Amino acid sequence: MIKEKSSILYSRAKKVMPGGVNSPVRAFNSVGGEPIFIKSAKGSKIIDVDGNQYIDYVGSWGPLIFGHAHPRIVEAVTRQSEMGTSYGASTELEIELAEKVVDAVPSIEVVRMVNSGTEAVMSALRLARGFTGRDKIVKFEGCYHGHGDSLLVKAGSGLASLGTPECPGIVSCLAEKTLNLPFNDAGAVSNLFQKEGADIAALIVEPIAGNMGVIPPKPGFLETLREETKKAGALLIFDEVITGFRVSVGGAQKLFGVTPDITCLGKIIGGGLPVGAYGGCKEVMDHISPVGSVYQAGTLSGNPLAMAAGNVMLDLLSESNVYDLLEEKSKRLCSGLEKNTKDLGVATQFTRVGSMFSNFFTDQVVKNFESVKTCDTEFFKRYFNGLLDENIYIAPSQFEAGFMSAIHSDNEIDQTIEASFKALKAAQS
Ligand code: HOZ
Repeated sequence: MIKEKSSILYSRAKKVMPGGVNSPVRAFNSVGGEPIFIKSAKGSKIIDVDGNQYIDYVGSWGPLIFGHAHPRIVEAVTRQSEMGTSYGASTELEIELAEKVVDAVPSIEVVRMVNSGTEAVMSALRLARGFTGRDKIVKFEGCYHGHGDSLLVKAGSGLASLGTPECPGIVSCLAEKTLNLPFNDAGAVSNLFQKEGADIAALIVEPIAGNMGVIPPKPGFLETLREETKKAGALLIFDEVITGFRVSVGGAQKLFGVTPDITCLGKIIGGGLPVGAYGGCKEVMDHISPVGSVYQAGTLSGNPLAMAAGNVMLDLLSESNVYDLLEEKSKRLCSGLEKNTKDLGVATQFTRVGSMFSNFFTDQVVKNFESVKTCDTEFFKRYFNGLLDENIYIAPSQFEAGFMSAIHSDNEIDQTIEASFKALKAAQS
């Protein structure tokens, strides 16, 4: 496969951007080789600058539930851009999107739009601290909530991919306020809350972990989080930046029937444009400025392009029975991938909730960050590159999720299964 133009762009990029990228995992550091540079994308496929086409299971890290460049989203963004790209003032589009989010997500009565998942989480933490008058935050090892200072401690995603346990530059007195627990360990949560519950402002969790690969919550785990936070007067925050509108219209909270106090959203609600949001009940959200005194603002918050795209995305979701379709397609893919590993005797653990999935190259049952770290990352590296050679694009890290779209055809899925057999075989030798 020729990747000459990508290679030239990478050399150029490295001169003017740290590592040649604007987000570390894109540099392919953990899989070796050089990153591909994308020229365009349509439906289930991305095309690089050398003209290579790949079936894409990254989907811009989750938002593209209807594939790339859906005509109705393109049309909405084009129409809006002709009317202006940003006003820094209020629009009807924001109200429409907020109404749709409030309708869909059980915990949200009032929502504030921001520009990214990171911003949503940072703001939600400030709100929780402002609301409770407490400082401490509880999170789980391997859960990633963006790169805000309080949460970049034992985080998954890019840090896990690069093998970086901690991030320099975070003020130690802030990091000290972040308490880390093993994901899926309800006993550890109860113990901690017994000792420190009165000082805890919030517990934040990805209800389905998606940034150390996909790890579903054990039965009863989310319920324990709800009970312990309630008892302690702390807020429960669900980071549904990935799972919101991905695993059901109401997100993981609807799927599992556990309602948090604050929910963070992003990705899908912007239809692939930069967006984030955080919301909760009116009592809590009324602490946000200008009603309350917890300050948070932004010129591009609720920007009309993202709102236009997000509105169409949520309309598309409400018009179709897409979740059944996604389930069917994801099951087809993952069963095929699993059969390959069994046939070839490759130790692999498969996890999946709806259209988000992972295959971990380990013989250990995966339930938290410790178990995920037992993966054979060298094997993954060879597998990733084998797939890329077969024109299949998955996340360039063992510790990221795969995403199915409604637009992947059965034919493409079968092609992927076939390619995975070859890539596994090549990775074994
Ligand atoms: N680690 C991020 C996703 N979980 C990567 C995002 C990006 O590189 O675009």
